[in-house]
Amino acid sequence: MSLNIEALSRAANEARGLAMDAVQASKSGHLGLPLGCAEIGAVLYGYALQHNPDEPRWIGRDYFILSAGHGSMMLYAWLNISGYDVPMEEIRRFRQLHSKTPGHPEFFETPGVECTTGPLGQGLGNAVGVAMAAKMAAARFDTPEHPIFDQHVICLAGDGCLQEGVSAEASAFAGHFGLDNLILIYDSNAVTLDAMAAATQSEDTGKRFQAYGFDVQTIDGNDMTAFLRALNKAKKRDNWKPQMIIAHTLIGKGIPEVAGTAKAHGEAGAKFVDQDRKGLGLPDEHYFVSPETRDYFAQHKKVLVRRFRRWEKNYKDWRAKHPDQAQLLDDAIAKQVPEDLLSKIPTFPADTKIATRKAGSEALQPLAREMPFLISGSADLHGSTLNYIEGGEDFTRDNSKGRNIRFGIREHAMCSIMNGVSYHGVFRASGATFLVFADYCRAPIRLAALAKLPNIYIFTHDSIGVGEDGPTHQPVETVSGLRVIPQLDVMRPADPEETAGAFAAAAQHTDGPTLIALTRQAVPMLNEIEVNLRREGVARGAYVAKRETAKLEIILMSCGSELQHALAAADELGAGTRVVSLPCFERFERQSAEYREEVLPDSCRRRVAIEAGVPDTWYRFVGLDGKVVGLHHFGLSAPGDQVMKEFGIDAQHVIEAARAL
Ligand SMILES: Cc1ncc(C[n+]2csc(CCOP(=O)(O)OP(=O)(O)O)c2C)c(N)n1
Repeated sequence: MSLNIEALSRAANEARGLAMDAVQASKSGHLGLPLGCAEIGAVLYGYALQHNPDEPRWIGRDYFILSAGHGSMMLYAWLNISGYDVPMEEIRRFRQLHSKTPGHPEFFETPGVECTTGPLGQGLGNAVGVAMAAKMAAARFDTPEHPIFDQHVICLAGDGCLQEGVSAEASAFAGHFGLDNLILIYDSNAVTLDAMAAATQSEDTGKRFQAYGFDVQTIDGNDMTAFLRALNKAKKRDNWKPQMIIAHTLIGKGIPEVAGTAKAHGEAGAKFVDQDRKGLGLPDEHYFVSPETRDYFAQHKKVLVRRFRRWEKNYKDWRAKHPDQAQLLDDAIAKQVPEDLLSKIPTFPADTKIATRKAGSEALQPLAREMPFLISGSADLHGSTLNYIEGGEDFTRDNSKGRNIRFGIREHAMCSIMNGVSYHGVFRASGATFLVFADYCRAPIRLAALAKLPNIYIFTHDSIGVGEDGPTHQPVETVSGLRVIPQLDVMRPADPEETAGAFAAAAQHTDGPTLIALTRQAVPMLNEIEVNLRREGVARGAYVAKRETAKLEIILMSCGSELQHALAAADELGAGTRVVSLPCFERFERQSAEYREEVLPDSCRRRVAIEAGVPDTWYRFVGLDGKVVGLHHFGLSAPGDQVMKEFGIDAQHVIEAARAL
């Protein structure tokens, strides 16, 4: 261990300077963490982190995840100093339109940013997911001679992240599954946003994490030698225990007027920046990085690149010796999915009468065979969500090859961990729970949509059809609530064949997440619609399920278990009635204007939709002249068919609504 304390202290202060200048210029942002954690950043980026600024997505790198995303200027400063493609011009444009330095770190936007963070706690959940994925990748690909995925996941989190409940779920998961490649640095600075942390917390955080199964060390986080010693110790421990380093830091260090107080957290210190820069050894020149620091990091980069080349040589050797494995890995990273995936899912016998969750289970198995990197988890509901990959084994401490993840009753962390798996980039993450608990998952689902992660959510028990469990378990607003999240495909297939189509479409949708909502109750096979139309139509979001045989007068539309009612109503309403199956609004909106017009001709304004949920989102398709048969209230505890009948979710109400137009 030979830290160049002089060089790294200088660099730490210059990184502080960049944060000060950027926050001052943008008149917004957070100074506290970048100033308080500058020494931690210096040791990581100037010494300890295994990374290569020229190859930000190098699969053998250590991951640094800034869970406390408000401290984004810490990350940007070190990325700039380390030689990533984050030039000073971008630091100057901190928080400005289309810069690489948005307010909170965003995946895709900035090389070197591993995850989109900012909603506190999410980055920690992501880090657990990355650590799990790294273990899984090592189990699949590493050989004793070729440790391709020999890496650590380092997460920096503050009081806010650890106060958020998701940190408890995710950390308990990490402890239970022995993710000893995870190193959690807790920036313990005694301050949150409004006040001193003591105003809202009095737990013994170290004991808390020990109870989860972590090894815990406590250090002075502004002491670089102490931090490096702790980090090295944490890295060496292959003991099935995730590692925590409690780093006591001085928030806002370098601006004495606010340091150590809640005022240091945000931008309040910015007004003292000009007078305080001297104390840090900084010149008047803003956005200053000294030639000495540039030189140190240029030399360090050479070391990093040499290490990378050594890894690369070993990797190439592995590729030569294991070409099939190498091809598999390439395909996984490229998110290759067979084009003929749908044909691998057998069609269902015409007299099938099963729930779409069961159809989903049957669709999943061939998909899992075709997609060896698909993993499938459930929040303690595999027995109900039916998404267990047969023969895929459980992921356990002893079996990182297992493809079924038992997340426990931790829906929030499940989805946050799924995001981590997707950020890691080798595995396709799918996860399941009851649809009504999507509210517990909403924050990470929203981030998956924002970051365009190709997660697949298999959420079952999708309506009042759930029945006896009652309104606590019967989603009525949930599907609509999810439909309004941009970049999230919400698919609600109507029968087993549509379900097969939905699974294949979700697997093939690799630039964003898909949520498939499935029934608990059995649904009829909609045999009056041709099989291939059902299977392929869902991928277009909407299709004509039953075409009128006379002049078009009325369009009925629906999805999920209610499509059967629209079809039955059409038989009554006569030859001028068309039925449109509309399982995915978002996909339909992505079709060409011609196709949309073909399915829903503008000229026909007599339109009725039916869904066992709140009606609002359907008005964009039925328009002001149309009607929606839906629910404006919660459900009831009773057998599902009785609840449906009680609330008028049937063909008769569609007929009445249509006749009243
Ligand atoms: C889920 C969530 N809630 C609230 C916020 C707003 N927020 C940003 S930072 C912060 C305080 C965080 O305190 P701490 O983690 O101790 O950060 P530090 O003050 O040390 O920078 C809050 C409440 C957020 N970003 N995410």
